Amino acid sequence: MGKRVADVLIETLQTAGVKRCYGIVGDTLNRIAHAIDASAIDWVHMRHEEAGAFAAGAEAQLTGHLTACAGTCGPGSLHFINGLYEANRNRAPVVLIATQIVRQDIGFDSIQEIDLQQVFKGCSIFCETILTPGQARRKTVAACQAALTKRGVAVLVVPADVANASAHEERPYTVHARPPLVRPSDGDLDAIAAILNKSSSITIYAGAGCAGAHDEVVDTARRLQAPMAHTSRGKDFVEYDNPNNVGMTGMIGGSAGYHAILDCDVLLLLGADFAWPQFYPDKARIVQIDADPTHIGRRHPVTLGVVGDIKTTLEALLPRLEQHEDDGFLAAHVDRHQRDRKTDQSEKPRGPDSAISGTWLTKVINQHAAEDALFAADDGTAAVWMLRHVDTGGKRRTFASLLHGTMASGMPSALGLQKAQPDRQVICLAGDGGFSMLLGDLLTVVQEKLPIKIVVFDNGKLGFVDIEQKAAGLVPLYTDLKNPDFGRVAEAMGLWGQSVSKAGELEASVQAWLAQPGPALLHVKVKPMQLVMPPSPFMSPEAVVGMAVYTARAVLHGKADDVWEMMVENIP
Ligand SMILES: Cc1ncc(C[n+]2csc(CCOP(=O)(O)OP(=O)(O)O)c2C)c(N)n1
Ligand SMILES: [Mg+2]
Repeated sequence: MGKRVADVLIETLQTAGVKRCYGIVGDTLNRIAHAIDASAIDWVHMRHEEAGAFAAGAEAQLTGHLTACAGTCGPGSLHFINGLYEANRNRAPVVLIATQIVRQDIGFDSIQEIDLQQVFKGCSIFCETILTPGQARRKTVAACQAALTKRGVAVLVVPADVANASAHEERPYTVHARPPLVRPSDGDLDAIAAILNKSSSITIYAGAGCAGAHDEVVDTARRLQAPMAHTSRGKDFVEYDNPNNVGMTGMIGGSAGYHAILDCDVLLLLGADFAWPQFYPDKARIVQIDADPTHIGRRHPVTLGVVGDIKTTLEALLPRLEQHEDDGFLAAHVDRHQRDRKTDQSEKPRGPDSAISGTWLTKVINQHAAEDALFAADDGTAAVWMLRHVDTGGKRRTFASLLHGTMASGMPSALGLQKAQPDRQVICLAGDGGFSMLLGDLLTVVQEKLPIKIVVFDNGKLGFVDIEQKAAGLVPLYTDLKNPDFGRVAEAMGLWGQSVSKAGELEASVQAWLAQPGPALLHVKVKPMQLVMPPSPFMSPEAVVGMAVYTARAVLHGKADDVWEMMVENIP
């Protein structure tokens, strides 16, 4: 027999740039698996499909290349869903081949029958079924085209009999995904310049849309004497080499970023889609520039919103901007940021036998990691410490579930990052809850011989939720975790493992861990009560009241020890 539809599908993905496909084989996928084996695409044999979707999403986000995952009919493909939500929200170009039972059996509540198109609609920008062999090339190209240009997840549902069928002669459809240069009209640029040239207290709020535009964004800030706050997803692109940086705002940010945004007369939003309206200024005029027209004005009303890539737009805007001379507004906010950083850097463990805080652990890792390391953190306190305490210097990258907010993405994302860039140091900052959720794929790390470095922040609980509940005035419920010695678990699973609980032993352990040639896991017992609280003054009144109510209730419930511990750990 000549070429089958499965071969055409895989050949098309390969031509569109797919290098790896993450998944688990099974009945309806077997023919496609053989086509992959015969191609230049690498199969990554996962233990859980959700982890495969996280890995594919991380690879695609890092490289910008289309990355694939594939699953069997029914439960196999279903398992990808949470990771695909993550990838789609991150605008990562991922294609899922969701195989389906044979067409003949669809519609009879057959075994493993699921309406996959309906299931994946909400987490994709393209979701179609290859209905006949004659559609194979054209629909696969359409899926790749959508994933690469609309940037997100494309799902191809492929019935097993279609995959097995002989390929049809088809027209030579191919993918064309060269990004255009997009900028606002001259008239709109003049209008933006007119607003900016007239104001003396401008703040820039820079988001992930500033990727690749560091110099233009910093030049604009210099020209306007504007402090620059950044979103958590903008961190990697604008935080470094930036004298105007004042850090993040929001619940995980700092007071300088918070005030710079609230106190300005004009807020210039550059590729920033920060979700929380309560952190936007009510009186300032807001100018928004974003490559995605749907982002304009959706978080807060804006005065002027235009569509454009940040780099191209600022290149055209800069010649229209006058050099601002008064640096009073800028200096005040930069000073505040520097003061906050100094306070933050003064943290020291009390002595060699004292317990380790999550922040201290992150700072030690920051000090010893490679200058171009890739970091992937679990949702929870690990992500917050990473965003606050890992300096990227423009060479490192940080990944966390910042738009979807899912647990357990850390380790599988690290797996995908390491697959994509085998020579780079990849570090996973895992929560004890998040890590155990997809623990099985630690075996994939071993099987694939990926030298990722995992550190488990063991606070013995679902820490973030514990804090949420306390902030709402509730006594924490269902948050405790009874953990094993993860260092020994790692050893039993075939990688280097060690546990540490004393501050005096931490630095040597981190160095030994990072120096391992293969996969390595460091289990660190961290202080259980360290709070993720934004520095005063912008803790919400509700949360402060909530904490006070919790304290009172906890004492009444006989949890006075817990209250005492929380106070000791959080008061310097
Ligand atoms: C899949 C999923 N389930 C539940 C939640 C709610 N949630 C957010 S953070 C968190 C706790 C995470 O615990 P852990 O990984 O131990 O991190 P910690 O906050 O303790 O550092 C939970 C349960 C979620 N975000 N995602
Ligand atoms: Mg925890």
